[in-house]
Amino acid sequence: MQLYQKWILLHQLTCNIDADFLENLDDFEIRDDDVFIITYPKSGTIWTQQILSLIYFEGHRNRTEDLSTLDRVPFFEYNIRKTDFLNRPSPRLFCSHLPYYLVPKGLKSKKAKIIYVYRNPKDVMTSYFHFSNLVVTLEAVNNMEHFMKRFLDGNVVGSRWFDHLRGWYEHRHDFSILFMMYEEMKKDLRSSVLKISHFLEKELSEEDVEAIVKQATFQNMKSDPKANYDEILKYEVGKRTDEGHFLRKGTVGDWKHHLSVEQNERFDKIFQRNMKNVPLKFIWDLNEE
Ligand code: PPS
Repeated sequence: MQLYQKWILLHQLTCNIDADFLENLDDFEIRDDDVFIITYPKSGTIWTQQILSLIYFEGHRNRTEDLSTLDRVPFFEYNIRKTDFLNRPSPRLFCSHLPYYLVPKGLKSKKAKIIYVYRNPKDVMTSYFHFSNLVVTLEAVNNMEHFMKRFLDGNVVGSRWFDHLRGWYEHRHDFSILFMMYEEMKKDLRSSVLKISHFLEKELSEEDVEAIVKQATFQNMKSDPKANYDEILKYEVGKRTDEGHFLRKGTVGDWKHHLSVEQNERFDKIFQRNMKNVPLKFIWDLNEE
């Protein structure tokens, strides 16, 4: 089976995607000023959506106060809040979990920009484990051992983490792409905002930068219903429990509370085997920096 057919099959089973749309993406018209955030799930998508939309709205919610982040930066491949989203005025801002081989060929024009955000995969897996037990559209899982197997085999939405990151990294020269790391954003949000705005060639005033940083903190986003997905999860996707939140912890190193020593060592071996020759830096715990 072709890679992309496998990807589509896996995603059709578990989430709301439009297979026809995806299979015919090659000729999808990309505009030069389109901006895509691309991530593996649970790696900082909503956070970057918030930053990107604030950059484009000059640090404020100017006239878009009533719009949720998802409406300002819609998902490219999921059928949620998609009314006429492709015909928006420029610049269009999108987010996506697509692997490099499924995105429209037009993205290779090198004019449209991609911000690829990655996070250490132990924290991704931990976040994903909780999320799978929170939303009704994903398969719930009893314990981390079960989830770890599913995650490492790629039997989750997003497929294998290793393939996603490696694929985008190895094909980075085909695109105009900026790699951002979740942990660096956590360490220094201000520099991260500046790095993103510089890449997008958007000049920000000092006042704008301050406003963006303030509104993109975990605490602020958690308490702003338009900046987190709590209402969307509750009323449109469906939650198994009222206890959990989309913005759960937002920390680095939470995996330490969920992986046993043996699971951690097993993970490390698989990581080393799969990430050979990928010189990207990883931060597993901010205290060990
Ligand atoms: S999804 O479902 O793929 O769109 O999820 P995604 O948005 O990629 O990832 C969700 C995790 O990102 C955390 N998050 C943040 N961390 C730090 N600061 C800010 N502002 C922030 N916003 C979102 C969110 O809490 C999820 O991580 P965990 O570890 O589960 O808390």
